[in-house]
Amino acid sequence: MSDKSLHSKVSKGVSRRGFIAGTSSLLGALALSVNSTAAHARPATGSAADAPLTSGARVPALVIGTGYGGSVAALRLAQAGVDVHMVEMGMAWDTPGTDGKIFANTTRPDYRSFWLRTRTKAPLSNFLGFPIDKDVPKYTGILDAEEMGGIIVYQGRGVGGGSLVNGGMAVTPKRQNFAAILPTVDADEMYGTYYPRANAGLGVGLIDPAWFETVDCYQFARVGRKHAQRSGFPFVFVPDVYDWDYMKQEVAGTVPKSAVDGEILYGNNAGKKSLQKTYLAAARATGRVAVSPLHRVTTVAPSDGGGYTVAMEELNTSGDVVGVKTVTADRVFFAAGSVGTSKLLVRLKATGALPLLNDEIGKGWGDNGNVMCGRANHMWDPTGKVQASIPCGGIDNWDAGGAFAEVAPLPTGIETYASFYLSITKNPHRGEFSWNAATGRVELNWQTAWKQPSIDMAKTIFDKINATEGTIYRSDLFGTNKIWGDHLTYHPLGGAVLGKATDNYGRLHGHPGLYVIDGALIPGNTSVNPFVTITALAERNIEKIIATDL
Ligand code: FAE
Repeated sequence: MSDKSLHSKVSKGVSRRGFIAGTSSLLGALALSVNSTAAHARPATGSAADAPLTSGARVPALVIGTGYGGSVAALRLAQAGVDVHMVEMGMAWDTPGTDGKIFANTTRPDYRSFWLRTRTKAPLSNFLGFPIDKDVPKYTGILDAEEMGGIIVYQGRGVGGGSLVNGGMAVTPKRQNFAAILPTVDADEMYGTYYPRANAGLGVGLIDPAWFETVDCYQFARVGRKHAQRSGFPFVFVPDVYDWDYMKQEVAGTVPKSAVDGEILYGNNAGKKSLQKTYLAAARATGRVAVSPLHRVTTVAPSDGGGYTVAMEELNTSGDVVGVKTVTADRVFFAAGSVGTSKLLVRLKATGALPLLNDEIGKGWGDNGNVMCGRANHMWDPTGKVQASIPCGGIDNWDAGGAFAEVAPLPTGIETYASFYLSITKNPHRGEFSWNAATGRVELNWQTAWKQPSIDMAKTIFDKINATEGTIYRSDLFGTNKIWGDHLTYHPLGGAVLGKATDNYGRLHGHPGLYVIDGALIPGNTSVNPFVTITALAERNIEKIIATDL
C-alpha cells in the first residue's frame, strides 16, 4: 500500500470514528471508535493486566509508558492495523484495595498513594505550620514525588500515567501564545484539526455555569472569582475531563461521592475520565493493544537482525525486580513522560546503547513555570469545608505578563479560610539532564532559585488581590513561614525537544524507527496546563508517522 493510500485510509478512519473537530461527547466518541474497529479487529488479547510480554517476543510497535502520548500512539497505530505492546512501570489500577476502592482518598493517604516511599511527600507539606506527611508502607503507589536537582517533580505512575492523578484541567492555549510554545509547528493545523481531535478524544467538557453558582462545593471558586474580579483580573471557566453530570449526582446524593469527597491526587474512583476510560479503552477495544504493567524499560539498542532490542525489568508491588525480559521491536515509541523519556535517552546515549542520538538529548527542560501559593481570607469570607477536588476556573493574567493561575481546591474536609492557587508562568529558565558516570544516574541541573521569575509573576496578581481585600499570604502550607511553593512542579516538559533532539514529528535523529511522543517534546512551557497540548501534538505526529513511515 502506498504512503498516500494508507494516509487516506487512516484519515477517513479517524473522522469516521468521531475524533473530529468539536466537542462530541466522550461516550459518543468511544462508541463510534469501538464499533468502527470491529470490522478489522483481531481477537481481543484480554485485559491490560493479563497480557504481559514474553521474553524473546518480537513486536511491531512497542510503546514505553501509558500516559497521554503513549495512549494516542497506541490507539492510532492499532487503528492503522499495527499490533502494539505498551510497557508501563506502574500498576494496572484495576483492582480494589483493602477498603474496596481502587484509589485512596486525598485526605487519607495509604500504601497506594506514593511510588516506593516509606513516608508521604504531599505537595502541601504543612498545615497551620504542622507537618502533615506520614509513614506508609513501601508500595508501587500512584504518585511519584521524584526529587531531582532542586525540584520535586510529581508524576503519575500506572496505566494511564498522569491522567490517574491530575486535576483533569483540559486547557487549550490561546492561539497567540502558540508560537512561543511549539515554534516549529503549524498553528493552523493544530487549532483546525489536532486540538479539536484531542479534546474530543479526551472527553473534555465545561462545568454548567448556572449550577456552579448554586453549589457549596464550588464556594471556594466563587470566592476566588470574586477576589480576582475585585482587583480587575479576568476569571475564566476552564474545561475539565470530569463527568460533570456525575458530579451533579454526587451533590444530589444519588451516586457514590468522588470529586465531592476530595478524591484526586491519589486517583479518582468514579467521575474522572482518565485515559483508562478514553484513549486506552478505545485502544484496547481494537484487539491490537496489550499492556504490561509493572514492567520498567531499562535499555533500547539496535538489534542485529533489524529493529531494536528492548530490555525491561518486571517489578513486584514492593518495587523489587522479580524478572528481566528482552524483546525485539520494529519501532519504539518513547512515551515515558518528560522525565522518564529524558532519563532513558540521556543514559542510552551516554552508555553507548544509542550512540547516534544528537547533543540536544536532555536539553530544554522546564517546569511550566509552576508555583503555588495560598491566601488567608477573612473569617467572614469562608471558602467552604466541602470542596470539589476538580478545579473549574482560573485567573487569566497571561497577556499582562502575569500568570495563568488555577483557582485550586483545598479539599481538607474542614473550613480553612484559605484560597489556594497553582500559577503557570513564563519562566525563562531551562534545565538539562546529564549522565553522572560515577553514580550511574541521570541528574537534572535545576535550581530552586530559578523559580524567582515565577514568584515575581504570580505576585503581580496576588499582591494586588491581597491589597484590595486587606488579606495576607498563607505561610503555613509549604513549611513554617514559607509563602511560595517553589520546590515542585506538576508539569515537567522537555528534554527531547521537537525539531532539536527529534525531527519536526518526533523521529529521533540517528536511529530510524525510534520516536518521542510525549511531553518531552515540548520545550518547557505551554502557558496553561499541558495535557491537551501533549495529546494534540501526539495526534499530529502519529498521523504523519503512520502516513510516511509504516
Ligand atoms: P505521563 O502521563 O507522565 O506518562 C508517562 C508514563 O510512563 C507513566 O505512566 C510512567 O509510569 C511511565 N514510565 C516512565 N518511565 C518508564 C519506564 N522506564 N518504563 C515503563 N514505563 C515508564 O506522560 N496537566 C493538565 O493539563 N491539567 C491538569 O489539571 C493537571 N494536573 C496535574 C496534577 C498533578 C498532581 C500532576 C502530577 C500532574 C498534573 N498535570 C496536569 C500534568 C499532566 O498529568 C502531565 O503533563 C501529563 O500526564 C504528561 O503526559 P505524558 O504523556 O508526557
